[in-house]
Amino acid sequence: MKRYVFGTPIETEAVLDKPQVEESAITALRILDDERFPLSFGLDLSDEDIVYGLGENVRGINKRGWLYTSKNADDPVHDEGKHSLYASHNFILVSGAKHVGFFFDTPGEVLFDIGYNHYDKLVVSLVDPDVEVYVIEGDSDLDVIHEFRKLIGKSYRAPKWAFGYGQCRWSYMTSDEVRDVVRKHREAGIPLDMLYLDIDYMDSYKDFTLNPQTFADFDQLVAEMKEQKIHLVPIIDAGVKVEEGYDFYEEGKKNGYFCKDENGEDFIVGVWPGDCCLPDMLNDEAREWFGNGYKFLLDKGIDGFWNDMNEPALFYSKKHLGEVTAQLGALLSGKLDINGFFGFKDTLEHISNNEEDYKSFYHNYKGQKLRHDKVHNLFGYYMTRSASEAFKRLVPEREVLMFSRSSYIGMHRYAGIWQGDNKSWWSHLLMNLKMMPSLNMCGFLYTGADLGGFGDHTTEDLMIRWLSLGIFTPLMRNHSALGTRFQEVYQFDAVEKMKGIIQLRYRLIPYLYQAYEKAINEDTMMFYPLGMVFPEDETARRVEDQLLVGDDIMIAPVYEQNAVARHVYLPEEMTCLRFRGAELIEKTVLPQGHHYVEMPLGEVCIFVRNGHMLQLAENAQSVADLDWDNLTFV
Ligand code: MIG
Repeated sequence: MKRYVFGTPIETEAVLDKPQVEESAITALRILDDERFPLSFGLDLSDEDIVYGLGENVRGINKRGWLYTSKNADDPVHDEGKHSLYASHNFILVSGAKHVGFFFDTPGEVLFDIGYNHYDKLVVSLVDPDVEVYVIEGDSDLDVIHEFRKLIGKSYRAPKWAFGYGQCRWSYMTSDEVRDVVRKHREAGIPLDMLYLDIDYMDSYKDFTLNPQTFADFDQLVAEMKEQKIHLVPIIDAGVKVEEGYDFYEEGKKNGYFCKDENGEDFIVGVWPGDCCLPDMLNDEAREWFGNGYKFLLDKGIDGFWNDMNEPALFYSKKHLGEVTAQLGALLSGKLDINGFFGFKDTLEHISNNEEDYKSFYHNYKGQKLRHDKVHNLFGYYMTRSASEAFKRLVPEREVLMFSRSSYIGMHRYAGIWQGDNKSWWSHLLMNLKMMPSLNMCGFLYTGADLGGFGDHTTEDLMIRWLSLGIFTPLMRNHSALGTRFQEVYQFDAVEKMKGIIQLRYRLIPYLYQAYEKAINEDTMMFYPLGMVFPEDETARRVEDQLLVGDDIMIAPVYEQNAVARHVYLPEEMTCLRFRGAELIEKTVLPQGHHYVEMPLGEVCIFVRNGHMLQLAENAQSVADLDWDNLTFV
């Protein structure tokens, strides 16, 4: 491994234990002359090269043929035209005749042109020229990944119960509604371990408060849930409401813990609570203070959280909103010609997450005043780190579930992530699958997507198919947005089919958890693209819709509406285990090669590798009830 330093990079703490700086010039990449960027690197790609990586991002397992940017964004439309999602995971792996990994450690914006302008060229361009570049060469893809993972440190370990099934909704509005959802699962015999609370449990969306009307009996609720073996998992948002008399805000203000504008005044942004301040997550003292905020809920027996809006998402800034209002007033008072109209429309469309706003506030990071856009991609990481460090201080004996929306490499040591606001689209089921290995490469092992889809209305068959993939992902959570069709599994005619699939999940937990622990302990993957395990097999290398899960099994989910079968490629002889719900109904040995495998709704096929075994538990209503000693080996 080689480490090169360009300029004076801002420390990200992605890597704690750094190898010595390589003094000689970089050879694995060419430094390009491109007047648009202060620093650009290039590499020629040959036809057989596959480029893996970039963690949470759009498009394929093989990232070739598109332009990606590292710029954490709250954008709920994850379509093919996008270039980034909520995270910046600047690690790529070029796999062909050689196996070389590159990690560009910088909190600023990076552009990855991976064969987009020219299919045979990789170009990485930096908006700020200060960066640490790590080059890792290995004998195989997995070798390179292993070295990289050792470099960035051990991944977060989620508690076993976090492998249970979780139900979420924006929002369950009252404690009685929460009780009702849990009761309906229990009565129908649908296993459940987690019930998530979205923003409405809070008092006016204020962090570390409870709605005094709708969640007045919170302590009682937690106790009842505990009895039913349900973990309540509340959301925490990044912005702190500006409100006199709100303790947490007053404390932050008094101590100067919020991000400031150029004049040193607290920078006011709009998020769910209305006007908010952003805690300076990058400042050690402020970070400790924000983390202590979780104590309010930890003291109530809470042992799981999800951190949201931490790109950070800005609906508006007070400053910019003022300018917009003035501009609109002027526009509307005159005659609105067509250009004026589009100017007006454009201004409105760019109020949220506005580029200028990200350049208008400052952090105090390691004693240095830094403009936000220079460190933008670290905000979610440091918010989540603040929580995780607080858990170690405040409840060292407790295993706490923690996952975040935004992230940067390094955060994987503290928490998992969920894949953000997907939609109830078939293409997003496939995207969920494709993101698993790239996230694993970057250390994010506890992850999953909103099953059934978050935005838009789901359908019964999409829900079934998505659960059939979700049973393999460490985070298995059904979540949907305000205003969309309710998608708790008991809402559907096919509830029995869905229940069977969730029961199968519980049967798989011992297998999945050992694969997960192994991936942590050995700094390796839990979800592998076929090509990483069968590198000599040219067909396997091109498969984008099947994955190996752990060392023993392969999955090939259905992701097309109305399909009753699908093409599956077997890189070696495997045994197809066919489950109808939780019940194993058929075992068929299939030879290496191409197959068309029937997969009616409600049936799940798991392909066991030649010479391997799958362990199965008896199903259970919660992880606490799983019998880990009484396993069947197939
Ligand atoms: O602006 O808290 O990704 O999971 O339900 C939307 C409400 C804010 C975005 C999260 C989503 C959550 C929602 N949040």
